[in-house]
Amino acid sequence: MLVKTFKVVMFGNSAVGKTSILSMFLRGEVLLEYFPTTEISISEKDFALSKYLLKLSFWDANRDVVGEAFRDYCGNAKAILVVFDVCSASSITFAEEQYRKAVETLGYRPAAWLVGNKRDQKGGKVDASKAEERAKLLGVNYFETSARTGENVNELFKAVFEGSCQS
Ligand SMILES: Nc1nc2c(ncn2[C@@H]2O[C@H](COP(=O)(O)OP(=O)(O)OP(=O)(O)O)[C@@H](O)[C@H]2O)c(=O)[nH]1
Ligand SMILES: [Mg+2]
Repeated sequence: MLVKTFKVVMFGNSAVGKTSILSMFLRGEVLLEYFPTTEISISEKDFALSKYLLKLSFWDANRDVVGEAFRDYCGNAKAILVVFDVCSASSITFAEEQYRKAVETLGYRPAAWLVGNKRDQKGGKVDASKAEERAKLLGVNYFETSARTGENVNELFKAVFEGSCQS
């Protein structure tokens, strides 16, 4: 087996569901209550994918990471997930800004996904086809998930790992 280290970094506005998406993928747990993330949190997991053993690390923080800490947070990212809440129009704009800032800081474009989360909620303010167009303009992939029902969460990470192992 080929061993690959693989850093995944989460971006997005407060309360869009970054920590919840990771909790669902890593532990199959729904986080009902909102506990804002206060420090940079790193979770590790080994994941076998065809001939690879991926040594995954998931970096999760809140929107307030800036300056040198932001540089460390992004550094060596293999994939980035920029999350927004499909019920919040401002959160997609924030996601776009954070994506641009991450790419500028990194100096390269890692594989990236714009992730519309909370798709279980009715009355979405961000239309899926419009969001997909905005992802295309940014040059990133698009996925919609629900960390509440688990819909598409495993599929998202499968796409992230498969996409990046081919490169
Ligand atoms: N209905 C619904 N609620 C969700 C979903 N994902 C997260 N939530 C809720 O949204 C709230 C915030 O979720 P978090 O995962 O803590 O959000 P975060 O982006 O990590 O927030 P910060 O750590 O403050 O940056 C929690 O109450 C979650 O239960 C989802 O897919 N659907
Ligand atoms: Mg969080």
